[in-house]
Amino acid sequence: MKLFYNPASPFVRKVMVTAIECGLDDKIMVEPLALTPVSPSESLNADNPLGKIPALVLDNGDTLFDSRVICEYLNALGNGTLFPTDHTRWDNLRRQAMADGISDAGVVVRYETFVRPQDKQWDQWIDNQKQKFRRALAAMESEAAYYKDTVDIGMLSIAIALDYLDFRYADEAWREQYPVLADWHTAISTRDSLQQTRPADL
Ligand code: 99T
Repeated sequence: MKLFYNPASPFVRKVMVTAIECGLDDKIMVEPLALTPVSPSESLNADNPLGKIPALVLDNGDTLFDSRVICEYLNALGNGTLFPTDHTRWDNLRRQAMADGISDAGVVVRYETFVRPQDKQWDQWIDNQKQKFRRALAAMESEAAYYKDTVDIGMLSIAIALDYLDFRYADEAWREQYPVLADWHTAISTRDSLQQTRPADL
C-alpha cells in the first residue's frame, strides 16, 4: 500500500500510529509530500480529489481517505483493537472527533499564519480557531481522570493532537493549566507507536 505522507501532519500520524499498533507498518510505503492549500500535488489530486493527506492507495488501486476511514480500514485489516464495538464505541469515536477538531483548528491557524501573506491575515479568525482547541483542552481535562490505560483510536488521536499543539504552538503551555491531562499524556507517550512517529517538518 502507498501512503501520501508528511511527518508534520497529525492526520497522517494517526494512520502511521494505527499501522504500527496493528502490525501493518511494514506493508505501507510512504510517499512524502510538502503540501499546502496553495501548493497542491497533481499526483495526489489524481488519487484523492480533495487533495489532502493522508490518502492510502491500496494494492488493488483503490484509494482511501480521510484519516478516520483509513484508520478503521487498517484496524479491520490487522484485526486490531482500536475500534471496539461494545458500549465504549461512541465515546471512543467522539474523542477521535474532538482530537481531530483540535488538529483541524491547529492546521487552519498554521495555514493562516504561515502560508497566507501577512497583510491578508485575519486576527479574529485566528483567535476563534485557537478558542476551539482551548475549549477542547478544558473539556479533556474534565474527563482525563477516566482515560486511565485505555488504548483506542480516541486516546491515540488525543495524544497526537496534543503533540501537534506542542509542535506548532509550544507557547500554548497547556500542561500548566491542565495537569490531569498532562499526566495522562506523559504516560501514553511512552508507547512505541507514538515514540516512532514524532512530528517533524519535511
Ligand atoms: O488542505 C490542503 O490542501 C492540504 N492539507 C492537508 O492535506 C492536511 C495536512 S495536515 N490534511 C488534512 O487537513 C486532512 C484532514 C482530514 N479530515 C483527515 O484526514 O482526517 C498539515 C499539518 C502541518 O503542516 O502542520
